[in-house]
Amino acid sequence: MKVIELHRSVTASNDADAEALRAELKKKGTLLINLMSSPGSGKTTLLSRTIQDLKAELKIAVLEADIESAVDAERIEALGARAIQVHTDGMCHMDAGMTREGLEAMGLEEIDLAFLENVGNLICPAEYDTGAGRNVMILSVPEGDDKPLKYPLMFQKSDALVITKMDALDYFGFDLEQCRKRAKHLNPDIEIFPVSAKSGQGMNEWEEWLKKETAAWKE
Ligand SMILES: Nc1nc2c(ncn2[C@@H]2O[C@H](COP(=O)(O)OP(=O)(O)OP(=O)(O)O)[C@@H](O)[C@H]2O)c(=O)[nH]1
Ligand SMILES: [Mg+2]
Repeated sequence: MKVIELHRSVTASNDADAEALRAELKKKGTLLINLMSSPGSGKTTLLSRTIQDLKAELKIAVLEADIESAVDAERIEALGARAIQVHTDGMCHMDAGMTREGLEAMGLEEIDLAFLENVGNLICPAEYDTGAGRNVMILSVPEGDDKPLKYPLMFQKSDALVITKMDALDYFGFDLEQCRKRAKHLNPDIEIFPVSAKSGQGMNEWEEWLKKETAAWKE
């Protein structure tokens, strides 16, 4: 397993770096999706099931960002998808320069859809444009339906919200409608996908959206 040690980018403008990376990815026809969430929300499990379901149709790669370890990248690689682990030198987010470095080390030849599994937390990743074409937030049922009230920026920055672990809805008294309302209040355009990577519930709608966005990116 390839592990790359990254350091904070030293360029003056992360926003300019992000715009440049996005333009290059557009030219290549690779849609990069930045996945943001709390630790343990189910990102790697969701990605694993998504890769298994879509790998016959799309070439998928995953850039796994963590502070330590390579366990997530190993889980993805075991499915036969291209994956690389990057370490963020203790930093709580990925910036555009770090994302570029990770993607270059991984290689994007023939990749239709690349995911960046960002560092797990709901604050810093929302503040840094990574150069991704789409931002997706993952919120798991055990975290509660009040998260839009506490971490509004991430909901505002995201094109889609995946609500994971729907199989556990009843145990946690999660109010899906209330959560939907709160998220839409912050961001009327946000697409919402309630899913369970365990039972498979809702996976089809999420995967259809990924296919549609990947095709639109190539136009
Ligand atoms: N019940 C249930 N558990 C799930 C589901 N998806 C993931 N989990 C569990 O949630 C835990 C964390 O899952 P991961 O996929 O590792 O979460 P992650 O967001 O990648 O975690 P970090 O990378 O450590 O932030 C594991 O114990 C999974 O088995 C789901 O749909 N339903
Ligand atoms: Mg993970």
